[in-house]
Amino acid sequence: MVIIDRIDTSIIDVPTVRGHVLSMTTMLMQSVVIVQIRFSDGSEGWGEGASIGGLSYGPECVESIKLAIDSYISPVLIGTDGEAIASASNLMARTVKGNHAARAAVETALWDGLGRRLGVPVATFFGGRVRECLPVAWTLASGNSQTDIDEAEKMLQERRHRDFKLKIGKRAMKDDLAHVAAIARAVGDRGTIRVDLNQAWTLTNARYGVRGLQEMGCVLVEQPVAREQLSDLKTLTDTNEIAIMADEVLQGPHDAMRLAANRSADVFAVKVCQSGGLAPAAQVIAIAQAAGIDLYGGTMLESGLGTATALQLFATVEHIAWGTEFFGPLLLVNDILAEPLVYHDFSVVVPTGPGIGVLPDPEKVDFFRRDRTPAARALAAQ
Ligand code: MUC
Ligand code: MG
Repeated sequence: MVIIDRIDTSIIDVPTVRGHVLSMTTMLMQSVVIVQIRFSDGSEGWGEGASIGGLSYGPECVESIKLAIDSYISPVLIGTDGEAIASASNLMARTVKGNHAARAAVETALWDGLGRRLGVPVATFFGGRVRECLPVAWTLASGNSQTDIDEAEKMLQERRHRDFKLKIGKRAMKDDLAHVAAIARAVGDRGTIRVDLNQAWTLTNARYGVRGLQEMGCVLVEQPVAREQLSDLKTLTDTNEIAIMADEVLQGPHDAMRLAANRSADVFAVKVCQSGGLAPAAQVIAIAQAAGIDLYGGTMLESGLGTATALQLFATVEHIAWGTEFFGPLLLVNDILAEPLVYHDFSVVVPTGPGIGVLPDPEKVDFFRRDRTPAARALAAQ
């Protein structure tokens, strides 16, 4: 038996390549929790817990993720069987309610450890890979239409991304619609335009806004209304041709079941952290498949570790109607991996190595650690 000996957590703060303007916050850096589990046979596993914009996106932030793991999850898991992952997940679920990202970070580190010990990729545990790469969208969110158009142009020329998600909902409706129209015109039929409201609209706004978006050629609207307003999401799904996607409202298999039972959305944005781990995310995918709801690989803007984790799961899914947004590492000034993920031809390559297929670079992790003193940071930056 392989025992869980230690669980270490570190918050890292990595600046973003530009300001990322969302309806509820503007990000200048992304913060994530890196989890390292050490096992009794000397092996290790890595996981990542992330949220967005402190507590402005959802109910978890990096400080709460770290606290939930250090104070409540580690004490019950240390000394238990590191290969009994279902049992560890059940124990976590009994000990810690909610806190999906914290549980996901630990669960994924257990899968990673198992994969490394057996010498197989984590995708193997979820049925095996059916694809080598996944299509990747990019989020245009500089806060300025012309900057976004220039950025889209660059991405198209470099063949890095052709599906663009625009973050709207911060400005007045007419300004938002003019912004989307300008970008849609510039991109034309070279790519697709989607928008994410991050819950910013009321149903009354959304009725008008979604129609406007559809008329200008936008193909997908993500979480237009508050996560609590399930019936409003359903109304929009029922009354529009354009696809409506659930994000914040989809916090794991139970929400997936509720949404699927009423067909309250056309598409599920499936996120490993938001779902509570790889196994619950796989259940969300299965519910969508059974209900005829389209799939999209969502991100919590994870670094390369969390992104590679999502890649392992989505590599096992045959039909992903709306592609993915697994671009997290590209939004960071410096990713923390020893070998970066490979992005080309509008896709990201699924790593084939054992576990999640990537490893952190200890020096980079150390450099961005929040608990380093400012003097140590300045020294390392020289
Ligand atoms: C979200 O709400 O989907 C994903 C991409 C991005 O730019 O922000 C995230 C959050
Ligand atoms: Mg979203």
